Amino acid sequence: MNCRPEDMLVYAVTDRAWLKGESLKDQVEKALKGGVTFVQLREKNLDRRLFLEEAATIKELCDSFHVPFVINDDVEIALASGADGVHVGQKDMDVKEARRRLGPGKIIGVSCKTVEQAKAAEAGGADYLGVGAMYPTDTKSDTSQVTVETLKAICRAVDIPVVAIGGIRADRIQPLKGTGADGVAVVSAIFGQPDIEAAARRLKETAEMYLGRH
Ligand code: TZP
Ligand code: MG
Repeated sequence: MNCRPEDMLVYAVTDRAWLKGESLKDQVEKALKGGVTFVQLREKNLDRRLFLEEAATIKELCDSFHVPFVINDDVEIALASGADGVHVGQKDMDVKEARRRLGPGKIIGVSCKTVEQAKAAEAGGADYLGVGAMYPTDTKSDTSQVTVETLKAICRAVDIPVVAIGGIRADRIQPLKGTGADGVAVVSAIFGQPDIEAAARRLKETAEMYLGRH
């Protein structure tokens, strides 16, 4: 396992839809100052040269906060930028193929909606799982909701850390208490907020209260 359960507590996923003139680096720095414990760079249509430059910049920033940093989907950018790993969905690269290309020491996260997918990802060499969408979300259109019961069943079925994603806000963390989830992964409730640092801090304080392995 290349990541620790405590790294999952507040997992920030970037989204350039929220940039509004600011740089992604500045936004991620605010989130890190607020205490996020993990960062995923999620780019869907960025020019590859810019993607690589941005990945290298944010890797350096995350290193200065000692926070793990992964790239959504793109193993090549992960390798070239020196990122700590990748996050892949069920329709993206197979976890075994990602492991073969990244080597044993990098982090691989996998999105899962069922116990079956979770067990397969763990067996294939995943380091952590992202489970959701737990709540309705405007950030990702091609997703469906996962019940709290399924989240609980997935957490029971695997030994690797699990992070809950999708529509997470500070007031939606308490219902996840007791599921076994190690933390929450968040896009809009961090990057869509007027005060990113304060939003991240509030999420962290709330997650510390209700989640994690105490
Ligand atoms: N995967 C499942 S839901 C989701 C992703 C990337 C979007 C989460 O975004 P938000 O804004 O935190 O609901
Ligand atoms: Mg994907």
